[in-house]
Amino acid sequence: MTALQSPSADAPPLPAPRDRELREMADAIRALAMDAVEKANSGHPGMPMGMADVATVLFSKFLKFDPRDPAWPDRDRFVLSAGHGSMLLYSLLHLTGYAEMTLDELKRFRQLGSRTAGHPEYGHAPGIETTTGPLGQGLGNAVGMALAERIMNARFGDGLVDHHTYVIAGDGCLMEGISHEAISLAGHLKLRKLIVLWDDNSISIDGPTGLTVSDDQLARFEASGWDVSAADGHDTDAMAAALEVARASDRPSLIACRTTIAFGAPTKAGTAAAHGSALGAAEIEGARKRLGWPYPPFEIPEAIRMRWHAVGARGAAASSAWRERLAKAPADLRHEFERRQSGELPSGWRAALAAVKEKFAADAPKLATRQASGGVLDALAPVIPELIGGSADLTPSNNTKVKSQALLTSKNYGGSYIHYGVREHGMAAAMNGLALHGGVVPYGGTFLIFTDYFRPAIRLSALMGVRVIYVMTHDSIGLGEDGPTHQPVEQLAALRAVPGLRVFRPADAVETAECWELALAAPKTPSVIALTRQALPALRRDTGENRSARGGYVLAEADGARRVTLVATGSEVALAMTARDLLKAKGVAAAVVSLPCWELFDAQDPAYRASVLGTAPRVAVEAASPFGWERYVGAGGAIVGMTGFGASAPAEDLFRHFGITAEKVAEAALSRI
Ligand SMILES: Cc1ncc(C[n+]2csc(CCOP(=O)(O)OP(=O)(O)O)c2C)c(N)n1
Repeated sequence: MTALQSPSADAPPLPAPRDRELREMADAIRALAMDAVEKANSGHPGMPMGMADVATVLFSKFLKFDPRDPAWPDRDRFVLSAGHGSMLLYSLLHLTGYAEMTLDELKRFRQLGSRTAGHPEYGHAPGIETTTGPLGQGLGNAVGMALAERIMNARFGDGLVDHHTYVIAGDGCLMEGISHEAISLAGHLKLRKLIVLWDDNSISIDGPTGLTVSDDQLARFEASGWDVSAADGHDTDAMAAALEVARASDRPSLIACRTTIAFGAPTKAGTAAAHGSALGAAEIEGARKRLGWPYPPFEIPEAIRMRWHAVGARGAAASSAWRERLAKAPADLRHEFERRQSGELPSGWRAALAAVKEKFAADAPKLATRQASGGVLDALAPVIPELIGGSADLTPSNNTKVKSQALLTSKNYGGSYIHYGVREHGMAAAMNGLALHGGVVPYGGTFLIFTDYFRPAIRLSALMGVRVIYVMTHDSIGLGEDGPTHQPVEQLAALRAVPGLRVFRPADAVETAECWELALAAPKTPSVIALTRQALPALRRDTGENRSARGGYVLAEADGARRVTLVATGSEVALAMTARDLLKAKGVAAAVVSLPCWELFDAQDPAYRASVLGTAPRVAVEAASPFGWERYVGAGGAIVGMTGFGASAPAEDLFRHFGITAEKVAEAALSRI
């Protein structure tokens, strides 16, 4: 047994608390956590019991929040990055008086339809600021939230925006690679109102952390530009003092809170056994004795309940004072703040987008879609001030920065473009945090291939339903000479498999503008826009209707009765158009369907989909894995795609080498009719 504390049925009494009232409040959390986990016979009691004192100090003395006004924009954000300790958060929300977090919900911990899922899920109840569980993600989100606070503060001033972001992170969060990117970014951007409380309990699932990690975490954070300190996490005075210091810092702060996992449990405290399973009746009985908590499960004595309610009531004055300040703010400032907070884009954005679309249609430029995307941003950035762009060190390749955007730096939070550095995962997690915070609309670029570097964050964008726009260029073998390490093959299929994520692959400049319009107009949906490196011919000259809005449409109807339908996305739509000409020369009437967004197409009514796809045999073409295309071509169809990895060569050679050509498409069509 890997015990830090000797297991004994009659373990010695716990050290006397600094402050009995705070200890009792923390014990209420401990009791709720162990009882809810016991009832569910599943969950993680150790972390909530270990961090109960720290959380009690934070909530009772520092956190600015109002359970009766949970969406108050200037509230402090509290992120439980160690999401397995969800009962800590649920207990706090219940005890401080969030109406939705009833005792019944705690009793239904981890049950179907409850607000108290195994890990905190954004949207399940007010007070859950983000979905956590995949370790390290919450820390990454918090960086985005703290950054959003600085951005909004620069625009709207201290009177409207002045709050902290607090994180509870565990050893696991700090072991994850994403923690490096997140803390490095936060240190570089000097996010002084970000405070991380590390549950320094030296335990993870496999046993003592000494089995796996020897990092000097304080030195690591310090090296990234953070203020660091360490304190006994069960000493409420020491915790309060450390928090005071952190709040006054001009840098982000880490406080190592030395705690005992499952504090109070007689034999399992300090051991991995308390991490992730119910303690069991005997252990719970022992903990009750040791903590001096004689009350039955889920019963909180009135005096302690009142104390917690007082904590919950503490923020009401601040939130109403804030609402008064907002009401008294100059009307234009107030309207702008409210508009940005609501997520509604400014009234002029559609006109700006229509203008660029018309220009594309009139000029019919031969343009890479990444360049078209840059053109769209050129038009939109000046009219959507909340658009916060960036790239993971591929700005000139991604065409993500436009002239009107000033750099967002530690000296200028009023800028709107972030050089995220080579930190794709950190960028994506921060973008989730930016979107969750509100008031800003983040987009960020890298190569499509590197979505694999931040898939966990994309998945959470979709699970939470937040408007994050991933500008992913170099979307196929069409990128050419960089070779197979850089050429996406399976990425489109993998991204399309993420529920709730929209994957756009526009075919030309007009479609690119349409896809941007759709991504921006969906406040609860993340989007990936896959863009080419190579130039593409203009295919669309019409601008009236956003034809990409239906996900797929007939770009070119067959001349005469359809004998075959060619379905394509992105750069391969032009190729399908050439195949159509080849087929026409052979007397075969083919239609071309552009399918820039599968998710939107699948959401159309069956009659529309049937009218687009037709009843003739179908051939799909996409310079990517054929995985998933079966659904559109059906049994009698063919798919022209990549069956393996790409290669390093000029793009035209690669398309020829891999047989992704108009001739091959025409051949496949002829073989099917
Ligand atoms: C990315 C990721 N990997 C693995 C897990 C599974 N997991 C959940 S908690 C945990 C151990 C974390 O240890 P620590 O942060 O010290 O938590 P404590 O044991 O102190 O509660 C692991 C491996 C996870 N949730 N996320």
